[in-house]
Amino acid sequence: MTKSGFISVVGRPNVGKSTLVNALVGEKVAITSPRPQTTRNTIRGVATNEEIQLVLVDTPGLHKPRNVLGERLNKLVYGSIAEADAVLFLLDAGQPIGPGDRLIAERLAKSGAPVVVAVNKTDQASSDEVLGQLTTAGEWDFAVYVPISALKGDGLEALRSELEGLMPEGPFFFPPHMHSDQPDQLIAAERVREKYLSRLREELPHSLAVVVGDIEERDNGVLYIPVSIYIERQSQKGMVIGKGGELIKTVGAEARVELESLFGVPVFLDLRVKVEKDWQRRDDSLNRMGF
Ligand SMILES: Nc1nc2c(ncn2[C@@H]2O[C@H](COP(=O)(O)OP(=O)(O)OP(=O)(O)O)[C@@H](O)[C@H]2O)c(=O)[nH]1
Ligand SMILES: [Mg+2]
Repeated sequence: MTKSGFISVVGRPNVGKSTLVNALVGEKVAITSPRPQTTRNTIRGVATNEEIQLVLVDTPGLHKPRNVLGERLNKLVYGSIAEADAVLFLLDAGQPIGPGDRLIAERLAKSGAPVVVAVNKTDQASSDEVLGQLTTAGEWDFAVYVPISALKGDGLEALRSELEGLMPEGPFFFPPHMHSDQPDQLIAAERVREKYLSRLREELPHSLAVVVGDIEERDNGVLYIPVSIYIERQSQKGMVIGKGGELIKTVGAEARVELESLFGVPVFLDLRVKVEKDWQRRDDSLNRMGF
């Protein structure tokens, strides 16, 4: 009998949730960046052994919402927890446990799903820090505590076997070779956004949204991908395009190379910058942009 289940991966922004999901799946299914609030939707990554399938649901970092987008993202996370067979709660070894973490812990205690706590980024912390974190978090009394480094791969086999032990018996949800169920449009949009995130300063990463329209396979074998890059104010346009169009060219070229290797065909990325005033605060904009 096979085993399979959904694992909701939660935690504060920037603790390494997407890096961990990619590491467990063995492929890049979610974009990552040094900026908080990189992930803006739930992304299913599938990791299948012979007998056990883990469906890892990467989620946006839980935070105090500052606008409608933030509220929608938090709601998405709580929805994913409610549907999960187990929850993987990620902490950053180098960041003291704060009110944000405690709030998540309280919600999880009430959810009823078994919770595995992973203390991540151990490669960046002293063993005293890691131990302190495990001890403090240990007071929550969850099922399992595992120190890991998602980036270096430390502790991931131990974590994987703990998660596998929590999966109920049942058929696989996805074919064993499948790693993600994301549509090509979303993959393309996220890759473009990722290339921007580490290059933009201050509030701009938050102001940026990328939406991909209908992808067309042209007669010459080229995949035509229309990309709209949304910003919140006219004044941000220059920063996204760069001097003489340099930034948008670099971003486009980097994303194109990745997408060509992913899709296995030549890609033409048609990038357009558009202003959607205050889109993070407007229900109509958020609906239209697919949040
Ligand atoms: N040193 C170190 N850095 C890590 C580790 N895991 C993740 N990071 C880095 O932490 C940053 C955030 O990683 P993400 O995976 O994007 O974090 P996230 O929790 O998904 O963030 P949000 O989507 O914004 O909630 C990136 O720069 C990662 O490279 C780790 O184990 N060690
Ligand atoms: Mg993420």
